[in-house]
Amino acid sequence: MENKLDAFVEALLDGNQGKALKIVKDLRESHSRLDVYMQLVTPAMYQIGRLWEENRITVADEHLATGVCDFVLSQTEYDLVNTEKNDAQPKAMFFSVQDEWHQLGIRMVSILFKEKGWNVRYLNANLPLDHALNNAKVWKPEVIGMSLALAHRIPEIPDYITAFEKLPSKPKVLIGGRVMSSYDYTTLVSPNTKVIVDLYELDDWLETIKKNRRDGFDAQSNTTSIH
Ligand code: B12
Repeated sequence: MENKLDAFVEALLDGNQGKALKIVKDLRESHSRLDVYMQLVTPAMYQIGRLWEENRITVADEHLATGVCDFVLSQTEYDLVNTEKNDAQPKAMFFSVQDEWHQLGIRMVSILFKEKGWNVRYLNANLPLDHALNNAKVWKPEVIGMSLALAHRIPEIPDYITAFEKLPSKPKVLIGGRVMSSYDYTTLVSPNTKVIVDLYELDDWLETIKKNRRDGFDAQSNTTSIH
């Protein structure tokens, strides 16, 4: 997959949706979504970040690339979408915290949950705590996943965690994002909250949950399955 990275970055920067999509579609014939996200899409966006930082591309180039990337992610979600939701599906909601506009990573997370059979609400970027909390109160997801890319958001995170952990539905809170993979924040959060550094760790966690559920734990009534 590594040898497709440059061509993919080029397609993103050219605004070439067709070429970017073809690269991903071809790879999907022999690679999982997880691998495509981890080995192609994520490194491509990180590379675009470096080019941007070094002033080798403009803000407009980066916006164009982000738009094409988002389009490609939609296509990787397409075959998971159906009209039916069933009550047996565990629920998960995802968003990026207030003022945080980086959302491609949390979008990938939401798609991977969908792939594993979860009922997913993806609430996009820049979601203030009040609105996240209201949605969680009404919809009662078993998992709430949030994302932050920038280090100066860290001080706001305890407010989110405290508020979610007070919910009677006792959701598991997952936190991830660029800044989480750069530093070790695991000691800063309580047992009901989990910091996840990348999608491979997320996949392991999801597999454990799946196994627990198969073994007969009920996510709502028996916390062992999710916590
Ligand atoms: C695209 C982009 C933007 C776009 C975002 C558009 C969008 N719709 O998402 C826009 C233009 C809005 C933007 C704005 C800014 N950006 Co910006 N951006 C990027 C860029 C190039 C790519 C981001 C991205 O999509 N990465 C790819 C995804 C897949 O990676 P990821 O977010 O890390 O997610 C992965 C994991 O972290 C994990 N994950 C993520 N969330 C979660 C959540 C859970 C629960 C789990 C389990 C896992 C998980 O899974 C993902 C998959 O691998 C990065 C470069 C980079 N290195 O990321 C800079 C970057 C993050 N941005 C940066 C900066 C500085 C900014 C601005 C402050 C610029 C400015 N002066 O205005 C603003 C801040 C805006 C804001 N308030 O949020 C810097 C941050 C530097 C720093 N020291 O913190 C970077 C690193 C660029 C750089 N090299 O300088 N940006």
